Amino acid sequence: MKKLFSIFLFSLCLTNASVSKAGNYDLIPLPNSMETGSGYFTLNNKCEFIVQKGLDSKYAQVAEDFAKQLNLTSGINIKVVAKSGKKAARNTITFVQNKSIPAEGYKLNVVNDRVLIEASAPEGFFHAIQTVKQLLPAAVYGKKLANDQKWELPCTKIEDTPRFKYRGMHLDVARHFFGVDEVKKYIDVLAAHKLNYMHFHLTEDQGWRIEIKKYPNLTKVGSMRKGTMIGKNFGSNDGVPYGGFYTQDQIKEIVKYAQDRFITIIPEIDLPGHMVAALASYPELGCTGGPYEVSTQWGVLDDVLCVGKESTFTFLQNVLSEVLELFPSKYIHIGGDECPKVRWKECPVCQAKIKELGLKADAKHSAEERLQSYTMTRIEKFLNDKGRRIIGWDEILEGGLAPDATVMSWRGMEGGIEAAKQGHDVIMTPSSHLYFDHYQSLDPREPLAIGGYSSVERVYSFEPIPAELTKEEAKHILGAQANLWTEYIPTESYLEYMLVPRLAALSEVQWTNPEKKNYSDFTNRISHIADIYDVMGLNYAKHIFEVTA
Ligand code: TNX
Repeated sequence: MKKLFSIFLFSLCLTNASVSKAGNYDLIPLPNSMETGSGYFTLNNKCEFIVQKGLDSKYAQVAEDFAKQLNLTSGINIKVVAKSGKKAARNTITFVQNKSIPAEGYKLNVVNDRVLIEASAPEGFFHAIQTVKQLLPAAVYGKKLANDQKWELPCTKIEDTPRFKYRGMHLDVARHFFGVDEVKKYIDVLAAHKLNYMHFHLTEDQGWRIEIKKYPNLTKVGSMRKGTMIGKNFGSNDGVPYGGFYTQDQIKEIVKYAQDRFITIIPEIDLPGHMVAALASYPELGCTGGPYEVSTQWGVLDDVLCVGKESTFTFLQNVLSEVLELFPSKYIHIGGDECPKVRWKECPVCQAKIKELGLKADAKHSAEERLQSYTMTRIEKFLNDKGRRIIGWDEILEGGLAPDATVMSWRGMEGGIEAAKQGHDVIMTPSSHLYFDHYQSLDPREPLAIGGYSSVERVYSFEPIPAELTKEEAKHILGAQANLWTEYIPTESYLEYMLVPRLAALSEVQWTNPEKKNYSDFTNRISHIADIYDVMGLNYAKHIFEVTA
């Protein structure tokens, strides 16, 4: 379908971000219940932000952070005060705890002379504040004073709880590296869309991006490659040194920044494939002993970890122990994708291990696939013993799933369906809809991407719960995530371009109940979030609403 959308009107909205627009109800993701009223609550220096006395300091922090941002952008000084009582007084935004509201949910009641926010947990309060920010002029997302705006909240009554408890966005910092400030800005964008997980893809064939104190070569050698690999040629190698990594202090800073925004960062150490940067750093980790070079090619490479050797497991456990110190996340992603078995087939040590373990091929699985399953299960046990749970790409189904694994279904929905039927948790992230490295429109102005096609409308249309699952099985679908692989994405501005506005569509898939979703209504609401993107200084595809397919 070719739908002509009013690009003229759309761009008008985009350029008019500085014109005051009060009474805006255009929220993304759409709340699950919302009534609009008439009139406004006006923010001014007489207002107070009351946080119920005796609550955890996290609540007051949410209020303080909002008050600070409001002060910066509006000049209005709202004091945050702790008081007991469950009712909102005149001229206050009052927050009270209401334990009957689900964990991430909230209630927001804006009337002419007061605002009441209720939630049972700090994350719910934080999401309420994201809604409040979207009800205000887009300038509230900025870094400068905008006193030409009408600082009013339109009267409304909202009761809102997310559909899914896992609402994720992935970031590949290995193919191209993005610094601490870039990652923080990315986190800000996720928070504004009410996401609660960021999947941080930290290791790859083309670069190792996290400092591991026990293995300094991982960053000394493994974080640099001889090739910027930007450009048209798949796997071009211009020989120019390219790389970067996060020190452990920087990782802590990023994790804290995300935590303050109620986003959990799930680190991924991708194993046993996609490990060439580690092999280049410590060649004894491979089956052939090398030498290896940090890859200057994209794609799937034959050299993988030699899992026949006990020393490889010692290495992985040592690396993961440092990772666990840095990331409090319950989930640790251990990859498992695209691991060719050619080296293991030829490797006497791996073959001896297969024999020792009695791993046998059957009609469905080769002995080498069983060796991979053994590897994932062994690492899972190590992580379970430390109170964590693993996530793996859907290849971990091959050779048998590790007992407690959560599956990320990326090669379509089938892996996820099978895993849910086996009683495993699933995160849906199919490349058919949720690969943000794919083209977002058929417009010839689109910059070069890896291929594939996931338009905003296609992302919006995604339904994470497959019809073939029973009600019980469907409970295993924790939610959805989009992936942003960065082979073709060398700069922050291009990264943003691929992220938004598709993230807006994703957020509604993750948050809003299906019966409330409506693409044409979504497109009517999107110009306000485009204003927000402008204020946040995000680059995005302004032409995509011209043609949608
Ligand atoms: C497949 S999705 C990969 C990545 C690539 C991506 C490109 C997955 C588990 N593996 O290594 O970057 O395709 O779209």
